[in-house]
Amino acid sequence: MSEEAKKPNYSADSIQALEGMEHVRMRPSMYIGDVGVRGLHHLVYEVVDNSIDEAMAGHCDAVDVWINEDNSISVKDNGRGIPVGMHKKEGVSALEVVMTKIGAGGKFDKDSYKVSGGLHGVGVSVVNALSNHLKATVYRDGKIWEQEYEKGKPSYPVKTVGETDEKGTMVTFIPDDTIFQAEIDFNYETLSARMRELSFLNKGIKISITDKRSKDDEGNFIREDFHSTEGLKEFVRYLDATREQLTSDVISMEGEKNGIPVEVAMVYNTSYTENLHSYVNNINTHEGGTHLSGFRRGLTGTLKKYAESTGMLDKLKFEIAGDDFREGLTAIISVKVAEPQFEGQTKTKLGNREVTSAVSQAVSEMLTNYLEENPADAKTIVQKVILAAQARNAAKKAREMVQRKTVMSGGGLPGKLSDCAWSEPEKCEIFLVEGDSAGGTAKQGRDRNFQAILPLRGKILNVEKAMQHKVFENEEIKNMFTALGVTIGTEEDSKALNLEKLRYHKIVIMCDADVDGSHIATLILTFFFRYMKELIEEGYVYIAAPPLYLVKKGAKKEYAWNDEERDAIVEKFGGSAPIQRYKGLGEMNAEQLWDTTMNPEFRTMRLVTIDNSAEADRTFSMLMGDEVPPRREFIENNAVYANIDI
Ligand code: 0RA
Repeated sequence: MSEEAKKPNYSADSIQALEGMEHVRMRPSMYIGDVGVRGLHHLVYEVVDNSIDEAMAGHCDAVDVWINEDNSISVKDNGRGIPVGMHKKEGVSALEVVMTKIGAGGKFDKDSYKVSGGLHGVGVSVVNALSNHLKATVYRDGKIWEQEYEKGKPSYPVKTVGETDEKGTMVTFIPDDTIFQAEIDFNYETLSARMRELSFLNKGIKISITDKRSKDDEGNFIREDFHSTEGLKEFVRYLDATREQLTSDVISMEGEKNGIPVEVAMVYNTSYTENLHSYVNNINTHEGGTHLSGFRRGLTGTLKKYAESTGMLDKLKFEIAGDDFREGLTAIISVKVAEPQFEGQTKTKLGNREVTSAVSQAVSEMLTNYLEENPADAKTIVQKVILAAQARNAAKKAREMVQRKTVMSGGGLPGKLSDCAWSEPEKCEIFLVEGDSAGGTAKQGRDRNFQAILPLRGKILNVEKAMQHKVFENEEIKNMFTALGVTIGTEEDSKALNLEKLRYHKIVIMCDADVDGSHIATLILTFFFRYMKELIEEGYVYIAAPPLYLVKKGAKKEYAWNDEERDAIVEKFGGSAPIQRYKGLGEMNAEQLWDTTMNPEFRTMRLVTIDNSAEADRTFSMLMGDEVPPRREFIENNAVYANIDI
């Protein structure tokens, strides 16, 4: 959609108010998803999205974000500034309407070209309703305008506070701690990852993020500046930084098909994993949808036709499947849809039918051109596809073996599994434990009614570097599939998961709290991320947190999970007390393991979540890939394993 063709004709009274701020405070999750850590960060995205919209409409090129010392957030852009004139219907300033009427901020009217508007498209008024304090400052027509709010209610009418030759909007807010369950403490990495993602998705915009709570070695605030000139092309290079590229450059296209703006970038690498990330209006569509189907259709159709035309497939004894075209492929698909229909469990699946053919056509054109112009790359790609097909045929047999075992429940359960007595998955937990000896302790310590133990021997296979058939042939991995009751693979999609027979709703990775233990936990997580991602997405996967220290004095004893806790206990015990450092689970007896790590009443487990899919993909390929230096750097910077929240 071109700027000129759809020039928005904004005026203060095109703003339509819909619903009350009170409702937002009563039912916050309806608007921002949840009131935990995720919802808290969504507030920032909501405000930033408004500025990105202003930039996408061609009115600004810079967005700056600050995490202030008090954990308030400021977002500033150099756009036109939210209108401050009188809103005819409401009888107050348009700024006040935008800030206090639900539904006013994003959707002005249908003529205004506006496709983004936050995860739920709710607008900045929702953020206002959920903030203890918010201040909006508008730089417009030579003046600085201001209004402040407490829990969404204006403290005074919009007023001028000075003169300026700048233009733009700045919003500063501090979330309401009576609404959020999570502590009001923003995670810099989470926010910066989203800003980086937004800069790739919206090339040309300069986005900065500054953390005023912490300084680097030189005494400057932690800060990053993102500015992508090549957009998705750069995004793909960033994601594949630690993978080996197979073709000479990233293949990309950008254009409009049937009135739908489509952008695609893709590259093949030497790995065996498929990495597709799709976006609609800057929102990551985890569950895919019609745009992703369009991509797959375009890719398969074009490559198949090309491969057939070269005769390279003539001697093949088996069919090439859709999957084979996507092994070792990293791709981003980004579309802008005026009225997106989101479906699926997490409302991240695009439903608009018309998008499939738009994306499919775009991909066909892009690829056809590329293959014609780069015959050497084209040959490399087809060879890669053929190899993938051969490997898949081998993998199919291995997978069917796993499947057969899994389906025969009871008799098929792995010998090493100590199952629990109860059979309701909602009540049951399985601990994946590193090593047979710790497995033995866990088996003695557990509540056998609802806790099952599966010991895993030594280092499990690094799935990041292994071909599919090796993965399905691996003993520990087969045991995990059969114990969990999960099956994998259908005719169309070799990695489709079936969770219907999942036997436990808590899957707990329990490893030593040392370097080897974290490595093993990371290997297991990598396996889940690449082969059973839905388990993570649906909140079934946890990491156990065994204590690091036992402080004893006479009959008194307490456990500590970090150095500060340890020091506080020593202090409490009178300044000196013997400390036992647990080097591994094996050093605890069954009772201690139960008390500290397994008993639901006292344990703390960390739920594994995926904040940002693309970033998580990059982290795993880096951690588990071939290149040692980036891995070392990551591990040094994240010395406490506890902090890789993928
Ligand atoms: C509607 C109309 C106009 C500006 C905006 C919205 C606007 C909203 C936000 C939110 C954050 N930054 C923003 N920048 C601009 C301007 C209408 C006009 O000047 O004609």
